[in-house]
Amino acid sequence: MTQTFIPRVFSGIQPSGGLTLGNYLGAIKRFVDMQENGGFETVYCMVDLHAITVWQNPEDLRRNTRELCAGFIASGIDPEKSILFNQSQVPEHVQLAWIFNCVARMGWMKRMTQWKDKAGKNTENASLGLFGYPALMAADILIYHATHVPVGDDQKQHLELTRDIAAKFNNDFDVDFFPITEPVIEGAATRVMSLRDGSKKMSKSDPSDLSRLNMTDDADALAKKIRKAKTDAEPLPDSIEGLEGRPEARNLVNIYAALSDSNAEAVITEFSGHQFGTFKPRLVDLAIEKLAPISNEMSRLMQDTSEIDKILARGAERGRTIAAPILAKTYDIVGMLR
Ligand code: AQP
Repeated sequence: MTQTFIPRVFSGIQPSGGLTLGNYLGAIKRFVDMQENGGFETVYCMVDLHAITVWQNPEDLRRNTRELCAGFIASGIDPEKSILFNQSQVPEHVQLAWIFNCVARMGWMKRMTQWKDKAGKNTENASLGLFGYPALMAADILIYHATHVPVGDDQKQHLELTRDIAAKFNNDFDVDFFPITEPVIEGAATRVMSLRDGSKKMSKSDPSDLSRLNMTDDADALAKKIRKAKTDAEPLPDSIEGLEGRPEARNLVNIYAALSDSNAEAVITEFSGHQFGTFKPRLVDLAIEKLAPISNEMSRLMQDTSEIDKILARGAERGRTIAAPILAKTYDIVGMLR
């Protein structure tokens, strides 16, 4: 008999630095939409266990986890409507990840572009955790039997692997137990690029702070970074096709579109023929209008970290009520005596 699954969303963000505009537009903004509009149960997580696959200073990790929680809430995630917690407080993630380490194949992992990018040339010196990252990510999702996962474009390959792991588990044990999760990669900014190099993703861990807009940047910093953002000498084109070969221009148009809840076509129509000298100040105003309230609310929330810790503990408790029975059933299927 085919199992039916409750429509449930899971997604996570690493507390591996400050929240960027890429995380906000590619992920959190979508999380809020799905919390409000999709008819889903929503589960959102600060994936601290993923963050430590590369070195994190413990004090920074604690601060970044709390700040990320503040970022979720300030952006519109309601900890009553959604389950909101940090990954290490729900040990079932790691317990299921071990099972998935035994399901996933080395060859699958070696093909992951994130592994290749982050491990670089020196794979011998990368952590085993970084190599196994996608199996833990599959466990994060499947420990909740999540049916939908909103992510940025860079996570597409990991979600395909999650589907492969679920399918192989179901097939190996002749069950219909794990859902084949749907990725949700939507919106005008599924891949926000660096402000300094339109061929590179905007990232928390980019050494150049000028490459990204941080969700904690004040109005002056936002204005400075947008003013300094790399562009070319041409005016904005009169069609989307005219952005071909102009990655930096395309990126700023996409950011404008996503921040204004519009699309790239509409932005091109509005600014066709204008120079960046006109477009950038408009983007600055829009960024300040949309991001300053979030940043202000984040600093307000960060003044009471004990309240944040309470929210995370309560979220973890709620998460475990879903995760624990799914882990127990997985152990039964695999043949573990309990
Ligand atoms: N530039 C981006 N554009 C659109 N979406 C993005 N995401 C990240 N960067 C962009 C989405 O944010 C979610 C959380 O990502 P993550 O923190 O788990 O890991 P990441 O993708 O590796 O993000 P960073 O900022 O690049 O972190 P570091 O520098 O630590 O590796 C995901 O849904 C991701 O798609």
